[in-house]
Amino acid sequence: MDSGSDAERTGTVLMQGQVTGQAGWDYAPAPEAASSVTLASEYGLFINGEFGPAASGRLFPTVNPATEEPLAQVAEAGEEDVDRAVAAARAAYAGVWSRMPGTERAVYLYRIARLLQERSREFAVLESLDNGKPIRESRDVDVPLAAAHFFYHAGWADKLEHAGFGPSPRPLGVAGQVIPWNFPLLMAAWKVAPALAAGNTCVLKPAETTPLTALLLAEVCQQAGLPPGVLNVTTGAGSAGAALVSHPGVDKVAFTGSTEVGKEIQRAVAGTGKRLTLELGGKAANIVFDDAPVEAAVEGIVNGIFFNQGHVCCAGSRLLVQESVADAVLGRLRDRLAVLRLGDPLDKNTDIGAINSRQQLDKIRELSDAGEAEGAERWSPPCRLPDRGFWFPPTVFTGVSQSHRIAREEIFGPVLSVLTFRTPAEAVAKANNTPYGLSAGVWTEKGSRILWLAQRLRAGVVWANTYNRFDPASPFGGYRESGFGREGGRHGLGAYLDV
Ligand code: TAP
Repeated sequence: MDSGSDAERTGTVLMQGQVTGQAGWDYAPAPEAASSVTLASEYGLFINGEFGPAASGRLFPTVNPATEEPLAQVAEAGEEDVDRAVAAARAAYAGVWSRMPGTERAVYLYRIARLLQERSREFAVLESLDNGKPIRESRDVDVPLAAAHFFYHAGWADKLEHAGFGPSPRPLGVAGQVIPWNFPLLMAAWKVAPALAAGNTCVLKPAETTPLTALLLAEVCQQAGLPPGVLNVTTGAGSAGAALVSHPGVDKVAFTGSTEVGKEIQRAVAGTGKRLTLELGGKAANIVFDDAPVEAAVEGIVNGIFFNQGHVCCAGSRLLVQESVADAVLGRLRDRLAVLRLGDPLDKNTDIGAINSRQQLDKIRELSDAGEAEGAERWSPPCRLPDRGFWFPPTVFTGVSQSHRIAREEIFGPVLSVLTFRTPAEAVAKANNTPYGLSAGVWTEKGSRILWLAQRLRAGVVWANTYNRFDPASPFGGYRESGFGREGGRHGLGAYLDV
């Protein structure tokens, strides 16, 4: 197995424009035009309907992880700015938004949804530039799903009394919302759309490495004529998130991010009476039985762990494969990985983009090295990585035991740990042998087995013969170290109502 540097690992994962040795044909480069986005050199905070500098005047750079080049300077919110944003949200809540009939709130949400669709190319390109994810994913998943969340919740805004929460459910007030960098626009939509539909106002803190699409969403809200203060965006570091969640003017805290920070927030919020939902990390099992259609299962495994470079909370990072078919499944998986295309996120043929930050790349390297050191066998398809930017090849570990760090800890990168099982009971025991409980996948022809497993798997979401499927109508969330509360569907709406 390869133990050289990531960039030296050689093989047939294809760089853009390379010729496949075996097939003898090539993909021509198909870059999406970066010119569909006009980047400003500086971005301000969005408070009370206007963009402006931080009180301290401080800025931080956001970089393109595929090139390490700075994209823009962004205002860094401090306590004073968070205070101003919460005050603006409070005034908008009391004066306008909580009094507005649901039919009118719906009009704004529909407008935002349609503007997201109209400006979808701009959003997709900006997301890929700032995050490093392939344009195919930002264009076909992140942006359409974000719009779908606004459409879905627009539909609820005037029907809250029919949602099963009593005759006149009330909003909570000001929501302080903190989101991570893996799906920056989509996580913003998951938070903002239900909050606004239910009549709350928002202060949103995007992740430091991916602030740009949240600011473009703010611009869309301005364009939609959303009353000032209903949505505020305070870009900045973790300290801005900490100031927001502990601000006494916030009634509801919604956090998506790591389990470690989630625990800190839970401590900060304890005893304050604030409502809290936590969407945290995961270490999901993707379970393949011997009767599963191999080709479909392999696609599901690839989608489960290599979608979005594995920066997915519900990623199927542990493959549990039935022993009798392990060799066949792994053989097909290796063949499939050998033709994935890694490279320029803006190229429409790219399957695997850049790792979001140097810090995340270091974490992935550290855990992968630990996997090797602990005795698991590491494999990556031959792969030459770009010289600049943050890159990691798709990686599969076999011979993994349950005690290995790579089987226990969230890697949040394109790294799959493979374990085997013999019986359904053993699959359940291994799948549940994690402190997390966010998601799981099951691949089998038998419907009865799917139901049997779904009852026993301790995960908030169980996908059967598919993986990473999301729908605004379907509640998503976990339990144990994966957090609590649901986003999406009627359950997600309930998290923003005083019920
Ligand atoms: P975190 O480091 O936890 O950061 C998440 C957000 O919290 C960022 O905006 C961060 O700001 C902010 N933050 C940092 N310290 C804070 C503090 N003390 N108080 C309040 N806010 C603080 O996570 P991440 O690395 O961005 O995201 C990856 C993690 O998110 C993974 O564990 C993943 O599983 C989880 N995730 C979960 C879900 C669901 S739905 N369960 C979805 C996506 C991601 P900075 O960016 O400035 O540090």
